[in-house]
Parts: sequence; structure tokens; C-alpha cells
Amino acid sequence: MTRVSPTAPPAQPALLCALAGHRPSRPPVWFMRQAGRSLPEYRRVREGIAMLDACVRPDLVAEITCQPVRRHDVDAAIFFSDIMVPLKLAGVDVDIRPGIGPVLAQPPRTAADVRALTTLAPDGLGVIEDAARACIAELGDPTDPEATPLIAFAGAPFTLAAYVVEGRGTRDHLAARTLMHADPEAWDALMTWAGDLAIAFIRAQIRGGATVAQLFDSWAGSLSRADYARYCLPYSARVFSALAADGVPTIHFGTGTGPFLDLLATAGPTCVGVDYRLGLDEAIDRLRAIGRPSPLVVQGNIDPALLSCPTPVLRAHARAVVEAGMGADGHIVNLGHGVPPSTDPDCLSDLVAYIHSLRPGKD
Ligand code: 1CP
Repeated sequence: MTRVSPTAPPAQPALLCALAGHRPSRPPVWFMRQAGRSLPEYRRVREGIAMLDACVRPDLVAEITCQPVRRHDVDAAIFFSDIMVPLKLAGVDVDIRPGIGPVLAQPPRTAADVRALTTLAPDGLGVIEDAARACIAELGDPTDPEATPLIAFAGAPFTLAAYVVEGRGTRDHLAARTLMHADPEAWDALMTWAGDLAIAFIRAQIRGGATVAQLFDSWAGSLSRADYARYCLPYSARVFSALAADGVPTIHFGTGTGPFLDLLATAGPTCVGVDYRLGLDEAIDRLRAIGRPSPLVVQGNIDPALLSCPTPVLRAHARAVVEAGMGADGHIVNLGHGVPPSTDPDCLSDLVAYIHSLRPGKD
């Protein structure tokens, strides 16, 4: 297959350059879950404000979104929100409890419950758009090559549906996996609805100025390849096809999805996020073999556990990840999952500076 020429990348932020399959002058890097619990300035501004209340305050969202950009010099901001926000805006009684995570007051128990739920549409997306616009006021106009791009995100249909059916995060998502087989019709309605919420939530962020979108399928790793292919992939593919029509480059990340990484690519994103369990070189080989995405753009996959290792150990690992990324057309450096809350923020700043100092392939 044709490889995209690494020469003469257009004048645009490093993140967008990599997403177009080019090699910017320095490797772009950002961290999943960079905005949040690892930062003392985050804990300070969130004091006494419930998570889902914080997500509908544009001033606070913009402040928290920009904190890691100011502190770490990362190449992208991720919109501060949560995958549960579109559910909340649709009127679902959901709360995010400290130390637990999302909890639904009344998870649907019958096919009729599912049907009633899927008639709900998000209301108040204007606040999300306003919040994204407030982020852009600090990050810079998206047409400016010096601006820091804002990444929109949403939970993928399966991860949203799993929370809805289970009522909270679980390890094996038993009830969700039961429903897809026991009542494929109810499952189809639930997944189509979850996809619509994801599209609406991301589009509101794009209207406010986000120029990239990432879909998080955090729980997809609990599925077999066959179940993912039949009961999840078509719904995620629908989200990517809607966003492609909007002309926004997209990233598809799933935790523990190494065994079916090719299917994540088949869903149609611009870039595939690789979690820390799979070697980046192996991931690239597998994606090359199927010719998707084209150009081949990957994101990842520094093991978050190494953030607590001595600096030389972390740097050697980060360097190996950057070198492995040279096998793709474009590479966005990131973690292979989110920043652990206990991470020393200085370690992240140091890691960004180190990655920016690397000229992959040269000494
Ligand atoms: O009070 C707090 O500080 C709550 C902690 C917190 C934060 C900071 C939650 C609750 N959500 C968030 C922000 C968040 N969540 C962001 C924006 C910030 C950033 O990434 O920098 C994003 C993208 C998410 C996405 C998210 N929420 C995912 C997908 C990503 C992943 O880590 O796999 C998932 C699964 C959630 C649900 C959720 N929300 C919060 C928690 C603690 C959880 C996970 C709970 C569980 O494991 O069941």
C-alpha cells in the first residue's frame, strides 16, 4: 500500500499533522485523563462542587480543560466532562459518586423500560457548546496553527449501554452481555440510542470549536471478538460515519481490545488508540495487514504503571514507544489508558519535555 510522504507537513498543530499521516517536527503528546484528579489545581477548583454540576459550568469546564495545557505543555486539550453527561442531559437519573463512579438510580429492567429510555433526547447541549467555546478562548482559534487543538469525546455505545444496563461500573458487564443475546431487539434500540447521544454530545463540542473527536470504549475488552463484531461494531461505526461526514478526524480507543484491534480500525476512525497491553509495533503490523486506517495513524501507548518508575526507566520506555510509532504514518504519543490519580504532575511535565526532545530515528 502507498505510504504517505513524511515531508513538508502543512502548517498546522502537531496533533492534526499526525492525524493526517504526516510527521510533525516534534512528536505530539497528550494524556487520557490529563484533566482531573492528578492535579492539585483541579482538586482546588472542584472543592465542594459535584462532578456532574461542574460539567455544566462553562467557566469551570474551560479552567479545568486548560489546566494540563498550562502545566504540561501537551499538544492537545481534552474537553473536561464525562461520558455520563449526555445521559444526564437526556434526563436519566445518574450521579457520579466519589470513589465509585457513575451510578444510575433506576437501571432499566425490562424491554419496556429500555423502550421508554430510548425515547429520551439530550436537552441543554447549548451549555456544552458554550463550555467548548470558553475553552477555545484560551486555547486559540482552531484556524491558528499555533493554537492547541481541543479534543471532543464521548463514550462509545457499548460502554454507555453497559453503564445503563448495569446501573454502575462492573467488572464483567454480565447484564449487558446477557441482554444483547437475550433480546437483540431491545439491544439494538439501546445501542442506536447510545450512538445518537454520543454523536449529539460530540457535535455540541465541535460546534464550540473542538477539531478532533475521540470515542472511548472502555468496557469493550470484556467482549468476545464475535460479540463485539455483531453487537457493538456496527453502532460505533455509525458514530464514526456521522463524524466523518462532519469532516472531523477521529480516534477510537478501547481498553483491553488488543485481540480485536483490527475491528476497532474497521469502525472507521482516522486513528486507532492502542492500550498498554499490546506492543505498539505489533499493533501497527496488524493494522498494516488490513490496510486500515489509511494513512495508518495510531495513538498510545505508554504503560501508566511506568509513571511511578524511576525517570530513566520511564524515559527508556517512552523512547521505545516513540521509536515503535515510526512504523506508522502518523503517531500521537499517549498513555495506554488514563493518568492514575496518584501520578506526580511533575513527572508528566518532565515526560512531555522529554518526548518533545526526541527526534525519532536519530540520536
Ligand atoms: O470527582 C472527580 O474528580 C471524579 C473523577 C472523574 C473525572 C475527573 C470522573 C468520574 N470523570 C472525570 C473526567 C473524565 N471522564 C474525562 C475528562 C478529563 C480527561 O480525560 O482529561 C473523560 C474523557 C472521562 C471519560 C470517562 N468517564 C470514561 C472513559 C475513559 C476511561 O478512563 O476509560 C469512563 C469509563 C468514565 C466513567 C467514570 N467517570 C468517573 C469515574 C471515576 C469513571 C470510571 C468509573 C468506573 O471505573 O466504573
